[in-house]
Amino acid sequence: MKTYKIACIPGDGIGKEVIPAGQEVLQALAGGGAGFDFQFTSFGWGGDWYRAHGTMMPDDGLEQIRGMDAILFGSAGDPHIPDHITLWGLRLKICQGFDQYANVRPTRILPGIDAPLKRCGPADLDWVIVRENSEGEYAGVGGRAHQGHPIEVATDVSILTRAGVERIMRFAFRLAQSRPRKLLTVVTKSNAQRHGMVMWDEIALAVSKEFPDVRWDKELVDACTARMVNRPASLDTLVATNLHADILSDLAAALAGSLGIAPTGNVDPERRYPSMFEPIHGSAFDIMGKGLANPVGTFWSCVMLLEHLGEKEAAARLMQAIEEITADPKLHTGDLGGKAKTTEVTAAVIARLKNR
Ligand code: NAD
Ligand code: K
Ligand code: MN
Repeated sequence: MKTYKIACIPGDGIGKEVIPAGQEVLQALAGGGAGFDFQFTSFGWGGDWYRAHGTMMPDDGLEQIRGMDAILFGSAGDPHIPDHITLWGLRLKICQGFDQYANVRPTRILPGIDAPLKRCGPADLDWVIVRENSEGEYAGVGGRAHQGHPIEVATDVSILTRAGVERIMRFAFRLAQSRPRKLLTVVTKSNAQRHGMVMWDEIALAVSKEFPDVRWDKELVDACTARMVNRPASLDTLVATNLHADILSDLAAALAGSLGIAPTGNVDPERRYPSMFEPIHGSAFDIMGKGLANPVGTFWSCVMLLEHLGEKEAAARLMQAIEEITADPKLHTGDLGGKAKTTEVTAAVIARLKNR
């Protein structure tokens, strides 16, 4: 029987509540007739680690998890530590250290979820946003000169490389090709960002020639926000830069009902390193420690993790269990207007998995 080694990094805030829930659900799928098992190793990195050691993770942290089959991640963000420290010190360190250059964010309206878009049901919104996850606006290049002085200058330089754009375009076209509609929207801003984004557009055109069966179009990022609201069914797969896709995918999650539901994978498509799966939400300071967090984003991330491992049948079983519990308003957490607790939703998913 295959045993998958999974690194669990709950991180901070509600990450500490939803990741153990995800682990329980994965365990319920394993063993026995499933043909696979898990070996989980938890790492207590994040804000608490920072208070004790002055860093968000140990210096050899990447080495400790390099041999894992996948990573399940919660959230990095602590009310008492600046966000740029928690983000760069843990999550981005893993994404960049393991060259997880494709951030994949599926969005659908699950059954029973009251999405804010009028006249829009599950059939009208089925997107996957591909976010360039290794460079662009979050390359970390820039600085501040004359800090605090009236002549202070601060820069955040967006770095796009031909190789980096080619590989994300190819990944996005391939993903679009694998989906029924074979439809890709390349999100751009080449009217204003007239260097990197012009190269982005040129590369999209060149790569499109390799995928003659994929229909594709281009949309400016600002216009794309309006299109997501007004014509959701006109979109299927989207590809955008790090910053643009960061913003579009939070909008997507909100349009589908709640940040608490949405999953993401930080993927190394070449499989040189472990890929990392996480709910898209953060630490949720306002509800942390109260048992109110919606674990569905984590469960859906577990579906992506299982698909990545090639366990398609287990992935489908879990997705079906998720859809059954979202269909039941009694199992909605506060973010969906309900009263259910994290533990109740988790137990309900596990009960459905066991009954099958
Ligand atoms: P957030 O996602 O933590 O919270 C936004 C709102 O959504 C809050 O009202 C929260 O209660 C609600 N929410 C989020 N997830 C929920 C869930 N599972 N169930 C119920 N409600 C949920 O975003 P924020 O407030 O902008 O950020 C808080 C901290 O998290 C910051 O430190 C930020 O840097 C960090 N953060 C980390 C990640 C990450 O690790 N990938 C992502 C986003 C934010
Ligand atoms: K997260
Ligand atoms: Mn974000």
